[in-house]
Amino acid sequence: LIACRPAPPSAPAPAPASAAISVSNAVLPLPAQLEPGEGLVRLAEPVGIHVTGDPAEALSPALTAWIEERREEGDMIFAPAGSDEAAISIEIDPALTNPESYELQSADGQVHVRAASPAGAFYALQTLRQLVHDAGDEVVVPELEISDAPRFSYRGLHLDAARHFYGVEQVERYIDLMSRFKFNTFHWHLTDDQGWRVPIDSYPRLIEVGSCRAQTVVGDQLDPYVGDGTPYCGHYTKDEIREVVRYAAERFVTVIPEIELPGHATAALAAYPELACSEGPFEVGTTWGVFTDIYCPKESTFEFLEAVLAEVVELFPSRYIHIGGDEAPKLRWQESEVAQELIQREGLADEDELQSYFIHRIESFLRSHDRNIIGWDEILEGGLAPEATVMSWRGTAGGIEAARMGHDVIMTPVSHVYFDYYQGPPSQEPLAIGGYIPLAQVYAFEPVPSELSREEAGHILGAQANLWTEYISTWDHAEYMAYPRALALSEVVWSPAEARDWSDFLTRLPAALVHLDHLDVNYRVPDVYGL
Ligand code: TNX
Repeated sequence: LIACRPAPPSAPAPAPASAAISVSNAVLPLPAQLEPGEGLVRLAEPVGIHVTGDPAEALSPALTAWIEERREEGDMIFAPAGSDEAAISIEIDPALTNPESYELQSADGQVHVRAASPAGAFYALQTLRQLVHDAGDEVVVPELEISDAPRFSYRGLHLDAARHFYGVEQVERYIDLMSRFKFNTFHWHLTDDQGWRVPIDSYPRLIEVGSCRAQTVVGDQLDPYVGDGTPYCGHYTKDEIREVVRYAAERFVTVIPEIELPGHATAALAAYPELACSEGPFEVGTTWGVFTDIYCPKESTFEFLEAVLAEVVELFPSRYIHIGGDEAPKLRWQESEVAQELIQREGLADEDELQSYFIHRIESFLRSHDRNIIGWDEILEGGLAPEATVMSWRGTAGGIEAARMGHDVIMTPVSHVYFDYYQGPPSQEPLAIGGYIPLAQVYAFEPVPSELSREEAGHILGAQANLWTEYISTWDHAEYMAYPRALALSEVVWSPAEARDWSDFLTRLPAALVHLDHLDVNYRVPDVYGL
């Protein structure tokens, strides 16, 4: 597939007009419905594209980029055109019920798209990208009829920018790539024990102190990528964050920031030790894992977190703010007078209920800013905050429990969608955190557990893969871990469950990989073809 492209003939023979042109309709993720036709639609270049409906301009940046890219990648000339000259018409028509849906028809020398929204039209363009083929002075498209809509409204990829830092260019590349396969949510992990990456004007030490760490150690070894004894630093500016949010919006991707609490907070404690229960000083983490010191439930800590979140809310227009909630050991709360007094005063049973109280207060604050919280499934412990959405990572049990309680759920289980895990035999792969999740395992992931009733299943908003970066310190490596596994997940979250078919996926995968080649993506060449 990749290795065996035929060498071009030395003198290309002129093709007879009737020569068969090799076209495919290898759309990935597979559309909800695709009726292939018999023939080809032939469009003379330049191929006019006309967009109507409101708000057509929301599609403009994506369409302009799409046109430019077809010229560069496929030598195909498209151009905006008036309705009379357009061979491709895109009509935004909110009468379609699913807001991300679209219909695409190619027949009788025309391609016609009807989309529910600019987002739907964007997805139609991603599909069309996979259907158009260069044929000299013409562009050809197989005749077909597509009626498409996503299975899930939440289709996410996560990136940990705390353990290793990735700049705006890389983050935007990640977002651009995912949007091509119809993902719509980017979960940006911005704070952790080993680094604080988002500037907060009212607490400048978060960046001054929290964004740098001393030499990192991996297990007993120095991190091979950071190991020259110099500090490792990185943070975004507020303008950069606004730019990423804008860039994502042009691709119909929502950015959800994550601010970890009450655990995974060592970088913040290094900057402001008074937020801890025990006495500092603390150092920004240089090893991985779970840290004992966490935020102490003092009034001043809540003031701090509210000030932080108020600035975060200003930067990110997303409905959801992810507040972490995972892996918060309770030892320091057991030892702390402040924490124990609070337990007494509030009539709480134990530290788990104190965590629940903690998250509940953060939720109330964010609700007052008209936002909702997402938390890792540990936020179930001690009682779930009333309107919280649960991200189920330690398997699906937490998600099942939350859905049964009537809470929304996003499935991200370690068993299927941890893209920091090995995707091939560990001895042949770059050092990873552990685990083994090959491409086929991702493809086999079913986000809706069979034990849920229909109504409970309606609370599964979708799924997401997580890319934790303890062992990933270069962008090439990050892409290597994310692709092609993200392609398998795109089909899990977009396509109808009953249409999922591994061998059919494998027939469509090569075309997607060729596209990734054009974009210079450092994906792992899958071994599923026996290469
Ligand atoms: C667990 S997933 C964590 C992360 C680590 C990851 C490594 C989750 C909510 N917490 O802090 O990076 O495992 O796979």
